Amino acid sequence: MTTNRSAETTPDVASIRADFPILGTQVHDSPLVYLDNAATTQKPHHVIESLSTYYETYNANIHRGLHTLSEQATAEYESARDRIAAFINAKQSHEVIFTRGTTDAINLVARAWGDSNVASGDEIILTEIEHHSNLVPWQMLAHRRGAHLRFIPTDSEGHVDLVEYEKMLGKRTRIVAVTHMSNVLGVITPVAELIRIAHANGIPVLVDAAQSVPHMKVNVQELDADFVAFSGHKMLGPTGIGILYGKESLLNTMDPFIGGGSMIRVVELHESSWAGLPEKFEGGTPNIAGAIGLGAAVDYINQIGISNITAHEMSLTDYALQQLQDLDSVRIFGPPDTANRGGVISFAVGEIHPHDIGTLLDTDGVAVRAGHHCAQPLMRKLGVPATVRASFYLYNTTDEIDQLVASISRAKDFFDGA
Ligand code: C6P
Repeated sequence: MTTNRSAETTPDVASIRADFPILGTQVHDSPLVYLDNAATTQKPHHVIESLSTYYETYNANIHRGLHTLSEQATAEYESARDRIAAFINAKQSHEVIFTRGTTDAINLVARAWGDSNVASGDEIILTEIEHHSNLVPWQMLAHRRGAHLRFIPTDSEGHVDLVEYEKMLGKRTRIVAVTHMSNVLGVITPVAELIRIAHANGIPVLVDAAQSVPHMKVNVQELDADFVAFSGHKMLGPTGIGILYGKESLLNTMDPFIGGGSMIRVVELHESSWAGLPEKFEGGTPNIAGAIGLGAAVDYINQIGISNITAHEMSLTDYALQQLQDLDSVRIFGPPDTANRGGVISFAVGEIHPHDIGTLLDTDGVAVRAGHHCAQPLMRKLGVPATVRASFYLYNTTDEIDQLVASISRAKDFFDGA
């Protein structure tokens, strides 16, 4: 079992798979081939047990009771925060705020930072390949404040135009918010360079790391990112928990987003003062089990080693790109090789609607996502209504990619014969 593995062993995929109960199940009488990891990942025993242990042995509210269970729950919740902070190399644990996920974290910044820093006529810079979660909150902020959104142009594979980007930054630019890795194209954005250029102009940067933190080393201090958002469920943890990392100097200037219990220092009938970090941004009873589960997920990833996970996914992606490129009918979106790319591959199969491909693959037990992937503007840019998307994680194998390819061929034959 992984809980006994010594740190940073080379992954043995068979033993990793044995840690994930769902991977032994069947769908439509075929073994499950789970290739929808960009949507959400499966959970190892270690994470599932951390949830049941909490509920079965020390379930209590945190930061409130003086009783033993409450103290234990508080200690585990805060210990999870410490381990997550170490995982992304935050300077201090209180720079790590528990949220419901990436979407919640970005909305927090757009409200709590945006409402007091963005004024009429100001500009917010995004890219053309953003997930709706890193677009709609900024549209809402722009509407509230009378600000404008501007978009760094990208080429057909999703690479940002750094020259145009630099020209876009000006006196009215208030923030740059960019995805670290596209959930559609798999392309990796040069965030270190984008941050360096923004900072040279005195502009803070938010990184949507929903698709990067689970798959590659993200060192927030090395990147010098101002805000980083990611989701627990995309990195083996539970749903409903995520992280906003923010630099202490910025978080301290921000008012809370959610008012209520736990986030206050003193409450009078007409006025209140706020608690310090991180409580100021965690009003109400948080997702205690979720935070503990995410801490367990980080422990699991650490035992395998994030660099081992990246290497494994890169070799799977390389193999999958080659196999898919060999199919005449398949057209791949995003970079054609593994340079600047993660383990997310979107594609079209001839003129067949992606939903039909997704449904047929499902009958073979192959789970992929088909749709617009919450990136409608990017779909318009690509000139398609939707794509089929396969996305990998540490437990996937080349055999599963062979099954994906065989299932695509069967689907194509089915439509050709129809
Ligand atoms: N993308 C996908 O299938 P939440 O839903 O808050 O956990 O994550 C939102 C989000 C933000 N940014 C990026 C780059 C993402 O990929 C996602 C989630 C899933 O692609 C669900 S739409």
